[in-house]
Amino acid sequence: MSYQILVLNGPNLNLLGTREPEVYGTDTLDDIVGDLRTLAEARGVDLRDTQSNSEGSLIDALHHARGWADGVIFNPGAYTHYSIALRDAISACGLPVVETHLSNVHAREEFRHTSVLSAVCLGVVGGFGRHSYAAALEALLRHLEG
Ligand code: CA2
Repeated sequence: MSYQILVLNGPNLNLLGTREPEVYGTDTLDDIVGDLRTLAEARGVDLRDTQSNSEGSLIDALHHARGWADGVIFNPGAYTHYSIALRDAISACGLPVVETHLSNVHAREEFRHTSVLSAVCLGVVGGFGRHSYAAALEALLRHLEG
C-alpha cells in the first residue's frame, strides 16, 4: 500500500538555517524536507509539504488533508504551546498526526514544556534536530502498516 503523508510546518520554520543555529541547527527547511522526501521515496510514500506562518492556513491545510492524506507530520512551532484552534483542527481532521519538534522542548524555557496539542496527536517526537522528522515518518508508517 502506498501512503500519502502531509508534512506541515508552522511559524518561523521558514527561517531555519538563517538564525539561532545553536538551537535549531544550520539545515534549512528545504534541506530537512528534501531528506524526508528521499526517505519517503525509498518507502514508496507520496509526501506533500507546506509551511505557513498563519494559524488559519495551518488549520485549512489540516482540513484539506482529510480528503487525501493518510497521516500528518506536524511541527506547529510556537502554536504548540497555546493554539486551541489547532488542537480542534487536529481532532476534527481525524487523521493520525505526529507532533514533531527539532528541539527538546522540555529542556528549554518553562512555557515550552506545555503542549496543548499532544493529547490529540498520535505521538510526539522532539530533540533530534532534522532526525526528528525521519523518526516521525518511520513511526507514522509503522502505525499505518499496523
Ligand atoms: O523545536 C521545535 O521544532 C519548535 O517547534 C520550534 C519553534 C518553537 O517555538 C517551539 O517551542 C519548538 C520555533 C521555530 C522557530 O524557528 C526559528 C528558526 C530560525 C530562527 C528563528 C526561529
